[in-house]
Amino acid sequence: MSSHPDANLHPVATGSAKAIVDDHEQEQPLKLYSGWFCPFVQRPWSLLQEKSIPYQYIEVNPYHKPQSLLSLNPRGLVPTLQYDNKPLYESNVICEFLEEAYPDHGPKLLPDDVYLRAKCRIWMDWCGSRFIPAWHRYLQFQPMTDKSGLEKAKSDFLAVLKELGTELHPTGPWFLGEQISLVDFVIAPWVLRLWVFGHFKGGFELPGESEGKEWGRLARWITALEGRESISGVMSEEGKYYSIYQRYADDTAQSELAKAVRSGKGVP
Ligand SMILES: N[C@@H](CCC(=O)N[C@@H](CS)C(=O)NCC(=O)O)C(=O)O
Repeated sequence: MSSHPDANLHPVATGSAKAIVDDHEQEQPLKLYSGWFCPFVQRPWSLLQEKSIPYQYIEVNPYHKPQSLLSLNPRGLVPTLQYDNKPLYESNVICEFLEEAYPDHGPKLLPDDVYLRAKCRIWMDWCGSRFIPAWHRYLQFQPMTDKSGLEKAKSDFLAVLKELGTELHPTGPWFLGEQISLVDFVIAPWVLRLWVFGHFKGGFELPGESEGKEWGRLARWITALEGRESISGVMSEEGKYYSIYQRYADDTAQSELAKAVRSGKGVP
């Protein structure tokens, strides 16, 4: 099969995300250039939904970059935000920007306490530097016949999840406690895609509470994320994501993908 990232890519959002897209077709000064499938897009997209900020959703295929996207963001990545006719990109930067630019749109997603704000930023950074790489190393692991290698990639990913479980506020339900925060929004897209390991890696279950209270806490956090309309609502039908992740299961795609990652290109 072709290893190009958009081989067989479904063109538009489906499922609950489709209804949200349909609701945000109308011209608005604030525009979100998006790919329905992209977990990085999902961060600011969920946030816009959560805060009921008026925006226009614009679907683009970042693997066939239209001029409209390139003229805003020379790297042609989604998400790209157009605000006051000026571009912004990098999903976490966009999230913090929206938080500051729309103070009247609640809920507040960064705490007033300066220490807690800094802690939020540590865990947003942790998501990019530790969580997503471990998620990808496990999903990309090949060959599947190397059972001990596969087990190691899985246990490395579980170790990262456990680190998060230990850090979650003990009663929650959110990362910081009773108030949802940017940390929840920033990590959620990859948590809502844990099914990839069941589909491509031969099954995946989180350890139970009997193996440590952090696992029970993590399970409750995941349930809270799944129950938050702004977070789970922007997901499309599970099967429509398969072609995006299929390339990780394709040996010949590995070197292409490694090249793309080395050159600094984004991967979903
Ligand atoms: N660091 C960027 C990553 C965004 C990203 O990698 N987006 C992917 C889609 S999920 C993309 O636009 N890829 C196009 C390409 O690699 O050329 C962010 O956080 O916004």
